[in-house]
Amino acid sequence: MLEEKIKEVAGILAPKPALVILTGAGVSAESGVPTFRGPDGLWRQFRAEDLATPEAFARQPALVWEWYDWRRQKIHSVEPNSAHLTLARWEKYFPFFVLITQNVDGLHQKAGSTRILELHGNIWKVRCTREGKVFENRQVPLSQIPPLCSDCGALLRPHVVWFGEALPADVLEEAFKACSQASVMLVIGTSALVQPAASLPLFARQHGATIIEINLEPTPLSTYADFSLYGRAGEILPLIDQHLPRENLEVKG
Ligand code: BJW
Repeated sequence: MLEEKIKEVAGILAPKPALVILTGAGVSAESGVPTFRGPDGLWRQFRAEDLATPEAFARQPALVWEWYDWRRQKIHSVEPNSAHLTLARWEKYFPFFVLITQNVDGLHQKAGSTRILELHGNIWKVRCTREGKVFENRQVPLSQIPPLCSDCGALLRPHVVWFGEALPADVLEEAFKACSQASVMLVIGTSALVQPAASLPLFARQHGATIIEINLEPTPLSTYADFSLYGRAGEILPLIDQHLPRENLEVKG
């Protein structure tokens, strides 16, 4: 049954339709990065309100930074998995390809993806709370918690989007635009619960895209998806890839 669906999905992708992808924490799970929800999710261990809101940071910046420092150490030591690597390869073969991610771990980039829209920021960037300047910071572990801005001495915060905060307007606009142009949208490893990211596949569908979901289990999107492939992203994506015509996957130039 899954095998048949995989072949059918490969048949849809073979003619290189305009392809938009939305990924969530599930795509990094096989690399060893914890997801947020579900049995082993971060929100089982920690309360989102204590760690991923601007109010929490205002109250206890050091606690929030301890948590991010711990996550940065975890992510630093892991590698992209076959899901990330397959998507990075596909970027070269689909003439219209946009990868939208909710993940902040940078593993898509580490796998080689370049056409990527980060909806929720990046854990390897920090932002000055006074001037808003963004800096790359890959120090693991951090030498000082909470870290301070080297330019002005103000508190730095993770350059990520917390609950109640607006997503970067330019990135969100590009994401909606890509969805309006998509012929096929693949939605991989997201619980499809967090807005506005969860609206993107519905928007693509309203604009005529075929929606293909890859997840371990049904999500609120499943009702609207044309295909739901249940299993690990790191196994299903390479299987789809294997069924694509090889001539489509030859490197150009
Ligand atoms: C596998 C797998 C394998 C596992 N293979 N699959 C409308 C309605 C209701 C509420 C709202 C609304 N609009 C806004 C809200 C509020 C809120 C929201 O959506 N709340 C809901 C939870 C109810 N949204 C916001 O607050 C957003 N802001 C906003 O809308 O602002 C409006 C505004 C406008 C103007 C001015 C001011 C405000 C911001 C949302 C920010 C989310 N931030 C986080 C933290 C990021 C930083 C960090 O990482 O520290 O983003 S929360 C967390 O959830 C993180 C994720 O990116 C995000 C989504 O999670 P994701 O990726 O789906 O992970 P999981 O764990 O939920 O799911 C994993 C899935 O993978 C599961 O389904 C597994 O089965 C699957 N899986 N292994 C395949 N191997």
